[in-house]
Amino acid sequence: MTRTQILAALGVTGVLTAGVLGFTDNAIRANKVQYIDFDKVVTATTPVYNARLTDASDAGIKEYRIPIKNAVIEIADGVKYDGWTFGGTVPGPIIHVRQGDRVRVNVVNESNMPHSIDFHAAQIAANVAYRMILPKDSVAFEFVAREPGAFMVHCGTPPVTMHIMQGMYLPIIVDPRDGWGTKADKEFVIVQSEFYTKPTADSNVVQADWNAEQAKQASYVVFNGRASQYKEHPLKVAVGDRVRFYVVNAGPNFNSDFHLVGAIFDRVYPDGNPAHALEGVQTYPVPAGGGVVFEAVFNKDGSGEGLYPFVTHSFADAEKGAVGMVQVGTPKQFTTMSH
Ligand SMILES: [Cu+2]
Repeated sequence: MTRTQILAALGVTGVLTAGVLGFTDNAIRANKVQYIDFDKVVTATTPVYNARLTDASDAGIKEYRIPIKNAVIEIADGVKYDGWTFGGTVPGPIIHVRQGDRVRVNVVNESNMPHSIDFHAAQIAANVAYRMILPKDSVAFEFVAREPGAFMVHCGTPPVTMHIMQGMYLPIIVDPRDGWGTKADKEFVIVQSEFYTKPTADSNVVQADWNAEQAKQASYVVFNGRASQYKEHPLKVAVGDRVRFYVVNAGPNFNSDFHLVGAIFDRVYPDGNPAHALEGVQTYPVPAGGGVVFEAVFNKDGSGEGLYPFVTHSFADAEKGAVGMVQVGTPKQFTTMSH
């Protein structure tokens, strides 16, 4: 709808006051639709899963087509796995909206078995929106993103642990209506999760190990779907940057004790809600099925040029792949890291 059409619909003619103009701007935004088909817009996973968060559009209605499809994914260097996915990648695509947006989803099951979708950012009748989607079937629903935060989206088809360990999750970021209170120079989304695997006849391919999952003996604990990928390909920021990390923990079982070696989090927003702000935090847990927003400033006089590993400080899990690197500026050498 154009501004003129909206003004006409509102019966507004003649000279407008500033107040009315503000109202109509909101009305225009509220009626603006952004449509993304995640069959066509696929997150880059090489050389690494693209963790950069792009700005949410100003459209008040955000519409997504989310295909469910099987895909071979790489969960560690050279280790292939038959995954079940939203949008062909693990994690699925990053969804970014603003508080108050109407979020419309159309989930199409292009795989050969039943699945479903569960949005933690929604307040909606689970039996309707999160119902089983049979192969070739789809489900469509709409919700208002009322709470800001970093939320998990996942398949909720029993056994849920199996569908999550197979890769069926994605993050949705809901920006607070009045912003985060600080201006971030770079923003990254990090989803922690576990894989439970056993070997196959092919040494490059592993398969799901249900017993290991029930015993909570993870083979890999990863950020954004692949063990240690950001160790080799660090997240790059500049000296002086304020960096915001949206950390969502898909589990299915473990907490993430999120920590940035060599820095202290300037701010932490549990649940990704600015009303929950903490300051000066070394480590903060992200529960399975939860999300937390972290901010750090890489000032010249503090955590300046250099390398900063980010880990879950539950170190058995970090050793299984939940470790990455932030590269601040262009440090001269990379060889003395102990993590
Ligand atoms: Cu599923």
